[in-house]
Amino acid sequence: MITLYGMGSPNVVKVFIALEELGLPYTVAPVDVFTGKQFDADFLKLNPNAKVPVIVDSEGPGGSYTCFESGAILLYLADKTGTLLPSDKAAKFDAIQWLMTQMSTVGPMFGQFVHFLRFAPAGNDYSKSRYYTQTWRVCEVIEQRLGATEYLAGAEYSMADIATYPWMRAIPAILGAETMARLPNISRWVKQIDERPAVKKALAEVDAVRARTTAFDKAEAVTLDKVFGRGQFAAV
Ligand SMILES: N[C@@H](CCC(=O)N[C@@H](CS)C(=O)NCC(=O)O)C(=O)O
Repeated sequence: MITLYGMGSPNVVKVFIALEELGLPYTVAPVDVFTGKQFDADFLKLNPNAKVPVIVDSEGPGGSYTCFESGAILLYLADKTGTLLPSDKAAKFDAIQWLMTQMSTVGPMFGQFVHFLRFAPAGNDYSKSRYYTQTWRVCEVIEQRLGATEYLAGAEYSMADIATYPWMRAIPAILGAETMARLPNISRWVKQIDERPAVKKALAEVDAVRARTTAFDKAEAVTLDKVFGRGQFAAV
């Protein structure tokens, strides 16, 4: 049995989708990030980096196995089941390249843009402009790729798509409703993934865990300072 530690953020959504696609039995252990539960000693034993998602697989290599970092979790699950990464070696590494692009660029650029948009004090125009530009640039890279291939790795739906979809489906909310009209290939691909039964089921599970955890706009100021490493928590 797999236990998924998380809440409703895009990095956790990836793991919900992968587990549903693979039909693996799992239970959810909500981690209330916006009340600071990721800093509890018990959670730090699972991930010393104090971030969700984490999975604990009671039937892992050598017994119970703990895995953190969403990209590592997706690779772990692909390895465990022998699915959602192409078996052809070139296609497999194409999938891994796009998965790494999500981990290194899509997630961090969107994440920083959302941070400066929602949480920064007024007067951070440089940061907003930098992360808007980088976010838009990586959308164009994904747009171009999906103009050339059906899925990110090529012909096959893979962990690369699962990793990237949670941010791409949020483009209208983050970059503006009109933006999708400028990204027809991403729109086509998001709609295709929206229709997958496992994705619908995963998103229902995400709604359920959101209902059990605190939304960012209900967080106390001191917790936000700790999560974002600012105020009394800033390194000096
Ligand atoms: N690269 C990590 C990022 C994980 C991450 O940033 N998780 C956020 C939620 S999306 C979190 O736990 N934040 C709490 C904190 O930073 O204190 C992954 O993909 O798993």
